[in-house]
Amino acid sequence: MLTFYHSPQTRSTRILALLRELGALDRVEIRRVSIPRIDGTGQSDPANPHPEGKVPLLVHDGVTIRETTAIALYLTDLFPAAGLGPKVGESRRGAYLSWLAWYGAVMEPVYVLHAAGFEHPIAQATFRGIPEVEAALSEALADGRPWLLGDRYSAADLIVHSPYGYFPEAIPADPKVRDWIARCMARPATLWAAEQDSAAMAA
Ligand SMILES: N[C@@H](CCC(=O)N[C@@H](CS)C(=O)NCC(=O)O)C(=O)O
Repeated sequence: MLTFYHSPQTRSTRILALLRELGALDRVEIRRVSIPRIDGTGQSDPANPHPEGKVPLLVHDGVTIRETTAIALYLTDLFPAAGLGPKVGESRRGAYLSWLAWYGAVMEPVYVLHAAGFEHPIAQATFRGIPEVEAALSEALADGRPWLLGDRYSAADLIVHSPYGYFPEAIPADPKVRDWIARCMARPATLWAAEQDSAAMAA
């Protein structure tokens, strides 16, 4: 049994969109939980088994999977027929894992530190900065490929483009990167998840 703990308009919205992309919504129980939000609203929810009280969280037959990128990889492996992530043995698997890990370990920290106004030589040495993040995306898309892995949309696109949905002011200037972000944002599953969350927040 799969249970997904979700809070609208948070990092877990990406997993909601991914479940839709995977055609797996009918295989998962979605439990909506509250979280304490940066704006002071919300509160921790005793119904949320995440060890840090966060979302997203996936529980599969009693096993807890946390961290967005781990959940994305877990789900694309669990539902391989959807083709949202290269399988073990496929040549693009390495690039896929690299993008997911780079997102969680580099790209998100870079934008979080920037938003916090934090600069430090150790942070710069560890993560580099926004110019390097943008350069990595430009380099990946320079050959005109529509998606990070080539001609096939994957969960790497879904996750890596996601900060630009929350912070459009951070969208890089490179036209190829901008077009890629627009393509990612236009995915029906992404639009659907945003609509679901808007309705949940309004209710
Ligand atoms: N690195 C984690 C971050 C998860 C995270 O920080 N989620 C926020 C929502 S966007 C949260 O649950 N915050 C509640 C809290 O800080 O208690 C992931 O990507 O899964």
